[in-house]
Amino acid sequence: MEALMEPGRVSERFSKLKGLAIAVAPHKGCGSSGGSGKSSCGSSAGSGDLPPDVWEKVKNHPCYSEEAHHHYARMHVAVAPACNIQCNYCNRKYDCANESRPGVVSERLTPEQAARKVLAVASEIPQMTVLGIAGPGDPLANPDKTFGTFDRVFKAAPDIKLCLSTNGLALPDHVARIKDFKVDHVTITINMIDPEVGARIYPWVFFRHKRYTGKDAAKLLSERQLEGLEMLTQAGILCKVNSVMIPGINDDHLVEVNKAVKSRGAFLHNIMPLISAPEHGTVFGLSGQRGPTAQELKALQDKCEGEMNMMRHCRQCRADAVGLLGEDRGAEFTTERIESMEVQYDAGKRQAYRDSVEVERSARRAAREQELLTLAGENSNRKILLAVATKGGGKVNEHFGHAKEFQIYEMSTAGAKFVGHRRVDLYCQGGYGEEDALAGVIRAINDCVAVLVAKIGACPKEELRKAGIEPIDQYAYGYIETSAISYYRGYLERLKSGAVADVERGDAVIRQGAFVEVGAPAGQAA
Ligand code: CLF
Ligand code: SF4
Repeated sequence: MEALMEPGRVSERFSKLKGLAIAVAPHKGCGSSGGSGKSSCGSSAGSGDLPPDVWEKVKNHPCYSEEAHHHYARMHVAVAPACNIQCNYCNRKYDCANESRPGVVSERLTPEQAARKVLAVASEIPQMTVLGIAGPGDPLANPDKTFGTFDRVFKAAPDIKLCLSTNGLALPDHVARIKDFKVDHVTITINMIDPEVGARIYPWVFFRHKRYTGKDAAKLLSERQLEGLEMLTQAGILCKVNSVMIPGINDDHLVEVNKAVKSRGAFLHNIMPLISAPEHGTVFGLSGQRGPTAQELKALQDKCEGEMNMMRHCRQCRADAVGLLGEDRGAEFTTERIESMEVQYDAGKRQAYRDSVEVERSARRAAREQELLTLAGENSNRKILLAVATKGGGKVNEHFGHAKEFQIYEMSTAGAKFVGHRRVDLYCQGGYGEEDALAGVIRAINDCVAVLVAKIGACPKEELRKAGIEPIDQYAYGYIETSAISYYRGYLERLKSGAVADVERGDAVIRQGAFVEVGAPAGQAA
């Protein structure tokens, strides 16, 4: 059995798998950038660009389809506490930072509690389509808890897609089980393929009762990750690769990682910023290792974007996150509440909800295509970034002061392309504006020409204008892409008439601390 193979023999097996990888590689090519007009993984173009079985897997998955993330939610259950490696960006007091911002910690659940929670959430949040297990340690370092949870959920609610995220060390030993349990989506965090680079990220890994350190540890981890990726793609399981961008350590190298995972059949690559601050107590936080700026991250994502598209809507969510990406309704589903709930799982009601979402998605696509026609005669090569306040549904429907994040769209004559999001602290704190928070918002969207909101007060409007960011509320409750294209068309006209100056914006800051929601229960956010 492969599971008993010595580490040195992994390379031998890996080279045998190479031929198979070439056979599966054409299945990649998804794009997660909705609205660009480019064929993509179920974002703008719909099912036409993907084999029907692949489309079926991605269309309602909020992480695998940028378009879906406006409509569908995921939930995580924190059933997997142990980990088999050490990352320098991780503090074991908190959740696995491969899928989760440092500084937050989840309540650990048993598989029984987790399955009950999934059914409770599914019965209250019909848009919840995916159950992910992403920590707080490594799901495959806790296989019985992970698969015990999947088994229970699959039997009780087969319409929920199962998803897991792993560091990959134990992955080759579990591929058969992953397939048996109908886990359709697996994320592997791959930060390097060069052990020299890896030794700066991973101090040790623990494999088959032995601890490996330095380059030996990194080499073993990399071989197991790539082997697991190939085995999964060969088994027809969709794979996403997450990579943490660590400036000065693996930023340039991630282009090589992108090529390596692309050639082995990965479906989507998600390059996430390192979030690092001394208060997280991590090796990188304490040594002052910085994360990338917004423009550094975007430049790397743009560089890697090619045949295999980049995920840009990841929210680095916590191991017990519940809700749309970017929102967290976990506090509504405490163990105490779930135990007292009368759970009524209604598959028919959930299907009816999904049907209504599909009608809305079609209307949104049609409106975007119609608006795009108005750019047909434009040949400007001027690109601009827009920030959008939204609480879901693909609409400009959030007040400026209530936004916990802004979605960022890059505008060109090809249309509106989602390129990221920026987390911020709430500007509106119980009825009044918080000046420090406003300064933070401006730093976070400083590279944007305008911010589209449902409503905004006079004071923040004035401050945004002073910072060169135009506050726009005329598109309140309109579709995002349609509104953004309309704004962009007007912007180009103003540019031509000289009403606005063609000024390059500066860089923007990616928020390093964990978000602290007003009124969050103690221990839920740090
Ligand atoms: Fe969870 Fe991850 Fe599955 Fe999504 S999250 S296990 S693939 S269901 Fe998504 Fe969250 Fe980013 Fe992960 S936004 S951290 S990529
Ligand atoms: Fe921490 Fe996750 Fe890395 Fe394990 S894999 S050390 S839990 S970040």
